[in-house]
Amino acid sequence: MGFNAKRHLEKIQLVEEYVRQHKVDIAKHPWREHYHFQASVGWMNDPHGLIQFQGKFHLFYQHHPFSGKWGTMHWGHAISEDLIHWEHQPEALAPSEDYDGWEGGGIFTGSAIVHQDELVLFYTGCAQDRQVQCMASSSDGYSFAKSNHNPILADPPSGINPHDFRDPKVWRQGDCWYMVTGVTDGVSDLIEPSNCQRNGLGKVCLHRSRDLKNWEFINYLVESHGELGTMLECPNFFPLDGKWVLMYSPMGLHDRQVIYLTGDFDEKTGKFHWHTMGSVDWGFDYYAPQHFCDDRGRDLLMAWVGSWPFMPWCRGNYDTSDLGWYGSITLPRQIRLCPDGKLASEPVSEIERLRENEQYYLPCVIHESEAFPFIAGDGVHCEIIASFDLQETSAKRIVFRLRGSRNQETKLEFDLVRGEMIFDRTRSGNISALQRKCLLESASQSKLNIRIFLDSISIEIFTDGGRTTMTNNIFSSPESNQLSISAFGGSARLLGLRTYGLRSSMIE
Ligand code: DQQ
Repeated sequence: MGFNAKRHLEKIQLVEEYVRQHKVDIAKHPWREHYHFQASVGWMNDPHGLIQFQGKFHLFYQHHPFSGKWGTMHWGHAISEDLIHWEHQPEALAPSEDYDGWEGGGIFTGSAIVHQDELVLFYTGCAQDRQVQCMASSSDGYSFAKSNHNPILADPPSGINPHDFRDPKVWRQGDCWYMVTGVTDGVSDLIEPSNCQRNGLGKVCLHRSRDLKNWEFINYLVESHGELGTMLECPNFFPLDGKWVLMYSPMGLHDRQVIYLTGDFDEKTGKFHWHTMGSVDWGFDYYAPQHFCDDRGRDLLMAWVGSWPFMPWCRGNYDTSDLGWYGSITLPRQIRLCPDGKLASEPVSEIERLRENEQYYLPCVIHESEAFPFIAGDGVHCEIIASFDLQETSAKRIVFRLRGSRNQETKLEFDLVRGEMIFDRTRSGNISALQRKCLLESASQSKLNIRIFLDSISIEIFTDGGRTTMTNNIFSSPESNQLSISAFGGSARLLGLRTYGLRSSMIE
């Protein structure tokens, strides 16, 4: 159906002009993140197209540049040499064709490959009446031309709702290219996204191609009977440490936002036989992770820090949308598979380059009701690494008070009796939802190790050797910067506490 290069360029120039006019004012706001990537202007969600090309990391993301709310989507673009310092680039893709929704939903989530020295992008075109899969390519990695063969995949398998056929993730295996997409059968409502009660059952489609232009349907990797979700957004399928992992963001699974399944891939039938299920992250604000490998052989994940209004805890509030922007991206995490099939993750070691002002607190006992105050950078942009000896701990609960002040505090509680980690943002500022709980495996072990990253409005928490993580936004005022640890129901034996300030990674 062709490519209107002139219209595409004009649309990208419109974005660039708008960004130029608004970015300086937006950058001044104290809620802007210091070391989590954000679009310089506008709404952002799902990171995608993550890849190394000609020696640089490329990050693309869902972008609605013209307001702080989701709208007709574009692909924003940034590059980095170290996964930490990202440089904003001109918009990579703007909707310009009937098939990619230039008057509809726009250009949805996708992925990237390198083929014949070109950076090739796959994305969903969200046209008026359906979602179709499309391709674009670039020889320099900065300016992209859409394929004349678009849409390269126009129809979902029969019985699938054409409004829910999206998020192509493409990879090479043997002589073929494979693509997974998230689909649902039944009906959905694209016009009113908050009305997302899918009648159907989610599935992950597997297609195969020899030339990237003609795709044949192989099978459904998995089909939900309700237990996997009603629509499986942003699927990733990749080998990891001897097994295969299917990771996706389900609708219809309540607070299970990002699921991984570990198992074996039957290449002959195109079926995935999984045996282990887990949550990649337990936070309110973690969605649509994308997996990629770097040239050091690391398996990496980056995800959107944000929530959709249809999520039960959201109540439609976006605390920065009225400021003309929303959303950020997690720290890049390196993942591995544990022998029991569970996933573990940790931030890439490059993050340590931002450290400054190291503080070290000697081992001590924290007595009941005697808060242990500590310092970590400015208390707002920092890293905290703590370790407790649980054999020498009688406390029932260990509680971190983060971002504290007279009126605000965020509580991170480790309930050693119930075996739970509880994040409480009841008093974190104007924000919907109160507490999020998840299993704390370490409660039954001899040590509790915790690593916390605080940025202006986000908190990433790692514990249980990276098997339990939580990512949440808090919209506290910048003056809320006090930190302390308390023990309840007994004392807690602190083995070590190390903290760092974290410098800003923003490149203008
Ligand atoms: N966001 C994109 C879709 C995807 C959803 C639209 C997940 O492609 O399914 O912005 O956040």
